[in-house]
Amino acid sequence: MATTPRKPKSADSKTAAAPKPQAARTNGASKQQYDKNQMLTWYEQMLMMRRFEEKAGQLYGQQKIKGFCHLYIGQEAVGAGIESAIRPDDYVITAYRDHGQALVRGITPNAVMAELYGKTTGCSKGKGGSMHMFSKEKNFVGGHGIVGGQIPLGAGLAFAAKYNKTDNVCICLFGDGAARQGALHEAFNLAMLWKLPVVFVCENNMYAMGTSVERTSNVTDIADLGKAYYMPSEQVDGMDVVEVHERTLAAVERCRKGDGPVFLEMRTYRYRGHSMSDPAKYRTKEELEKYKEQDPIIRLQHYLMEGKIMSEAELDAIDERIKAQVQESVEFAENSPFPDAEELWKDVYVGDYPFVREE
Ligand SMILES: Cc1ncc(C[n+]2csc(CCOP(=O)(O)OP(=O)(O)O)c2C)c(N)n1
Ligand SMILES: [Mg+2]
Repeated sequence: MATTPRKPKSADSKTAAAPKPQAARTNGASKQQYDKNQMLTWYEQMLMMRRFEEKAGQLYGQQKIKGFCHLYIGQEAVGAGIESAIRPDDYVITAYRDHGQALVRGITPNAVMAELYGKTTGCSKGKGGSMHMFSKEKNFVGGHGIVGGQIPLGAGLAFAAKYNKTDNVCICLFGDGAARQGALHEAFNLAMLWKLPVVFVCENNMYAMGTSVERTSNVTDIADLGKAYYMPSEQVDGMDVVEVHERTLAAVERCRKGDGPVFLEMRTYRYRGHSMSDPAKYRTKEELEKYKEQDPIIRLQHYLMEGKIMSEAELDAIDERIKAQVQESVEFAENSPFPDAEELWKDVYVGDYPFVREE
């Protein structure tokens, strides 16, 4: 059970250090506020993201998965805490570090794994791969490889929601590196001007490839970027699923009321390198260990166990079930066919522009 993020063990199979028990949780949440079902949902979602990607990392090493592969390990609280704060019919759009978001939105592990394998049964029919998970049905609008490219697209999705007179919101996620793109300013400006229902979420994992936040700008509190547009903006502990949930919920409620966008800078950390080919020499082992002590899965485990909400044996059983599901997804992907060459000519947009609504 070397990879089990259980009480005294490491959250990540690659490290031996045992994180110290955390306070049950921060931000004053209590078990009265969140029922067992909600706690378990967060726990299972985060553990699924972690186990799924541990397996994906191994499969990449075996060259079963090819191309780019960026792991989300360490950042799971952001994905799970956001999902519980929105509705299935809301939109989520993100960058290329997208496996976790795809899973938490409800795309099956089978469909995500098959996409990593480039198989027809993948959520993008095997034509997108790791960086381009997508599901129209789940309102998960990708998976984007152009750094910051999804920021104006996220504002556009929010514009569509407003234009079509729905009360949907868009969660638009991007990294600390993407926050330095000019497109962010254009999107922030129009989103504020038009009061678009978009929650911009910067997942500040402290690095853009090998470049630290301090090396990209003198503005290291990224939330401050929103203030230039008078956009409500704040920092969130992105290693705490409850805090992510609460801050996102408040932001989403504001959007749904028609009061316009919110910017949340979620402070988090990726345990692995930027992508599979990155040995991460630009940071120290001590820094990594420091963040692992705040591991979001272990934090929730402590809470569940100290509060006697779940026993260690019950948590073990969940882990085993999730690992079996991940293994099943590998077999599903292995046994699925690659697309025919014909597929190259399909799903290429050539139509007219059917999006303007008749008044
Ligand atoms: C427009 C553009 N410029 C550069 C790149 C190369 N590139 C890929 S990922 C990346 C770093 C982005 O870092 P960040 O936004 O912090 O996201 P993270 O990888 O940390 O999730 C860069 C520069 C790219 N894909 N697109
Ligand atoms: Mg980053």
